[in-house]
Amino acid sequence: MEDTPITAELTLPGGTLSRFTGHTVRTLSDMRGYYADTAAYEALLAQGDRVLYEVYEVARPALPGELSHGTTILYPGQVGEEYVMTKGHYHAIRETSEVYYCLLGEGMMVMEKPDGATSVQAMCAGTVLYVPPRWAHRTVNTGQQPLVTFWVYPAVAGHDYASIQERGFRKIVVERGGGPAISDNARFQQGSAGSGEG
Ligand code: M6P
Ligand code: ZN
Repeated sequence: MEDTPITAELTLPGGTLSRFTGHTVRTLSDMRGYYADTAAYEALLAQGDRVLYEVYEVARPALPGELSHGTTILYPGQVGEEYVMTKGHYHAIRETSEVYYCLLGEGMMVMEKPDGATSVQAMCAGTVLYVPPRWAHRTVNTGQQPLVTFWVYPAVAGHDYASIQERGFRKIVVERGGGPAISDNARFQQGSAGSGEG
């Protein structure tokens, strides 16, 4: 395990890191079941699979005190009325938080807690957003250019995708009259999500 300091260059507008341990590319086909308009999703996919977002991560060992960090480049677009978004997740260890710094673009962070609390916060270049412990979080690109964020979270946190994959978030971000609007997710179903530790 590397325990010496690490320096990397974050290049804009691309949002790439010159040093990273992982590079994840998520395409439309990776997002089956995530978008509200399934017909629009299938129609778009029939035209061809395409990259929706990329993640460059400096993943650190899952030890107390370690911080994983990296960038996400979320490309612009829509699936039906719904703007392109990340999968979204709880942290497997619920009592962990995350800081986002928006470097480029326009978007929203959709957040919720198992008790029903929701929060949707706008992001643009310069926005610093703190996601407290126990809040599931998803980034949405509501703009015309890539949404680039830098983020940091405790390396022990882990990702819990299951509950979001099954039910989605309570709120979705859709285009209405040429701009973004927050809407109730008709497909959201109450369940026992978010109750466990990873
Ligand atoms: C964030 C970080 C990453 C995460 C990425 C993409 O910036 O929390 O750890 O992988 O977003 O989000 P997701 O994994 O939910 O698709
Ligand atoms: Zn997270």
